[in-house]
Amino acid sequence: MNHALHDDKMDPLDIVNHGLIPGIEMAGELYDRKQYFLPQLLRAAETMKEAFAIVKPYLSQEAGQNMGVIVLATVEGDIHDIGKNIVAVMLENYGYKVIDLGKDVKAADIVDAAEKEQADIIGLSALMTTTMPKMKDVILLVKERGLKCRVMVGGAVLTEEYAQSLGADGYSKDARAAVKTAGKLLSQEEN
Ligand code: B12
Repeated sequence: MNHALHDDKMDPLDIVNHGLIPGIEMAGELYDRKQYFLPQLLRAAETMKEAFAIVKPYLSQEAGQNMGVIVLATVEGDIHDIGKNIVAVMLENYGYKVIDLGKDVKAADIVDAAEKEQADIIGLSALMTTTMPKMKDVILLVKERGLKCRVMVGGAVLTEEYAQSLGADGYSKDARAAVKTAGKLLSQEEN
């Protein structure tokens, strides 16, 4: 990792997109094919986390401008957070203040935080078909409390159509697109 960053002078985002993400996905495929088992998959996920922690400071720029406040969380029952963590760093890079609540977070805790922090956007991550519906709970609670903040969603198993069926304001398939979606949601807000 240090070799790629310092000796090869690789772009840190390329390390994430062309090294770390394909790596964890390959581990997932091997797991699906029963060539890897849970310990190997966990090891791969831990390695990804450690590697990401090394590149993270090189991805983060000084958050000079304040583009808006985003509360981010992986929904209740879901412990997948690799993708969410990448989305957090990308949004921070683009000047958003990101409040990352972590993983396995209850709908009420997410909406409480959004209210307290006066968030412009809530970003939700879910990686399993069993936890995707939890996003709907958050969306309903935002409406129930009359909050103005928008909700954008993401995670490998999600689709644009499913996001719409949940009533989400935005969906992105990856971290780069998440930055665009956030920008779009905020410009709609001003209009
Ligand atoms: C790594 C991994 C794990 C790790 C997680 C470690 C961690 N800290 O995250 C470990 C080993 C712990 C794990 C556990 C489990 N896993 Co798992 N896991 C994966 C795997 C292989 C990769 C996920 C990943 O990190 N991808 C890389 C990241 C970068 O991609 P990403 O998360 O999609 O994020 C990107 C986009 O989606 C988007 N995005 C993500 N979040 C957000 C949020 C917003 C707001 C926006 C805009 C965008 C966005 O941007 C990100 C960056 O570009 C996937 C398979 C796969 N190919 O997806 C299975 C997978 C998600 N796991 C699965 C399962 C079933 C489980 C377990 C239940 C297994 C078990 N039997 O115990 C447990 C879950 C326990 C729980 N309660 O949550 C299934 C889900 C199946 C389904 N359809 O529901 C999958 C799909 C594997 C499979 N094919 O069966 N897993």
